[in-house]
Amino acid sequence: MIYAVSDIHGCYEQYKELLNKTGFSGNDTLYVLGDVLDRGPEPIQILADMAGRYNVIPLIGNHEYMALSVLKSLMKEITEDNYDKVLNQNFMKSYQYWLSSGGQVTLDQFRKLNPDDRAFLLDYLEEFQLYNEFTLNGEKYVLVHADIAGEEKDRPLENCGIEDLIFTQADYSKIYSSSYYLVTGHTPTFKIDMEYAGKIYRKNRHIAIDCGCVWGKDLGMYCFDTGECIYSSAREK
Ligand SMILES: [Mn+2]
Repeated sequence: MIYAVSDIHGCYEQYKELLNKTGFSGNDTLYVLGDVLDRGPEPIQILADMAGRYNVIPLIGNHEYMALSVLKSLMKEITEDNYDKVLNQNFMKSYQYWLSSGGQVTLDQFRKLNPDDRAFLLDYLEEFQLYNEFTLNGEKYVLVHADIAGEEKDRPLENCGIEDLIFTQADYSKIYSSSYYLVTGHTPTFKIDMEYAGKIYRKNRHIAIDCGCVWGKDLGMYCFDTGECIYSSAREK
């Protein structure tokens, strides 16, 4: 089976629950559509679990993008000589922006790792793809963290920059193309339409799978083979 999940945001317990619930095995594939890190309690544990599975395909979200730029700088040894270059204004801006977006928990847990594990997880984060696409049972699916191509929805994906794919919000009221389904996270479904709060949104050839787990809803997983939506058990609100 082929599954997708997004915006796990440190909710390790819910992630494990869904893997168990679906009986996820070596014959299955799981696309993780970004924003594994930040906000929730155990981001690094999820990352480490994903890195150990050859059949989990990670896509980059804006939170991985922010974390990578800061953590890569922090991995450098800071000396009298390079102090100004490494901790420059750009770095301080990214650092502050990341922390204000829930990065502290990721940073704290990253610091507790030994240097080899830190390097390993940074390499893993660098492997995250910008987008992916596949065809199953005659239907094409395009998977990306947030959106495609700004105003030019028919622009080929390979011509899109990272800003087009992980920071903006998709227009879920519009059908982008009749030739594929667009699968996205990033925008919790309660922000798209309250009717879908905590649920996967399927409408207008969109499949929006960020159910807002870190905001007190459930984690949702979509099964492409069956069209089934699988949810973690209800949480204490
Ligand atoms: Mn996001």
